[in-house]
Amino acid sequence: MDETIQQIFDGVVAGKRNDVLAAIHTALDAGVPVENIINEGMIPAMGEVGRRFENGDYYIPEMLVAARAMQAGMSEVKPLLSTANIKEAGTVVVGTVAGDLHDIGKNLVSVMLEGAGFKIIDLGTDVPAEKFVQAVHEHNPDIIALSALLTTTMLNLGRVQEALQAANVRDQVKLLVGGAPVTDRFAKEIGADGYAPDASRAVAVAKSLVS
Ligand code: B1M
Repeated sequence: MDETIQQIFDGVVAGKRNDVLAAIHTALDAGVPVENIINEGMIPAMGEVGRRFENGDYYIPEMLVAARAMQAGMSEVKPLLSTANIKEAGTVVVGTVAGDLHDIGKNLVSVMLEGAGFKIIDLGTDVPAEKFVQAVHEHNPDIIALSALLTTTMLNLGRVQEALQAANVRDQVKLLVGGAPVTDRFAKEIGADGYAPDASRAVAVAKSLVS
């Protein structure tokens, strides 16, 4: 692994926000592509944090500081991912489903979609199904993009689809789902229109859903 990428990885794992920011600047100055910084440094670092949590080496506070360091890093690279003057591709309402507070993956998907020209309306985390229905009435989006990180909350992806159907707005919008425990098969079972395993593929699927 490139030395600066290693420093970014180590900084996120240790939750050292300033180290992460410094290493990102060094990497960018050295010409390391922003995609490598995210895909080889930051995302694998959160995987390592998860492993440490599973092993009992990390507890919630360590996960939280790592998440904050990751978010700080994401804010730093976000402007580099947003492409100016790109034709608007459509409107996407994004959110993490009810009961779920994880937002790093959702934010990453949002940044990448924004960079690809989509207008993003972010409802945040722990979003009840009814709020997505309300957002369809308010914003008339092309896509609702849902994230779920827990095996318990992934069931709420299906509840959003049911709520959209019950409100007779399901055919007005495409439903895109993702998150670590979600699979293509599960997405099909709950009647979603699209599934993506990561943020860059979410962009490709979103584009195909609006084309
Ligand atoms: Co949590 N947590 N957490 N956590 N946490 C996991 C998810 C876990 C796998 C850790 C573990 O045990 N190994 C585990 C879930 C187990 C399970 O359900 N099977 C877990 C647990 C158990 C919990 C709590 C229950 C812990 C507790 O309280 N006992 C609790 C639940 C709180 C709640 O939500 N109600 C909890 C809390 C937290 C923190 C708040 C401390 C913190 C979140 C902070 C935040 O998000 N602001 C946290 C963190 C940081 C993690 C891990 C370590 C990292 C998650 C992350 O940000 N990954 C995570 C372990 C892991 O993932 N290995 C873990 C990086 C991110 C880029 O990846 O979000 O997967 P991810 O997004 C990916 C893809 O999934 C995809 O694209 C992204 C990559 O490009 N994707 C989409 C995501 N959404 C998409 C949507 C799309 C398409 C693709 O279309 C719309």
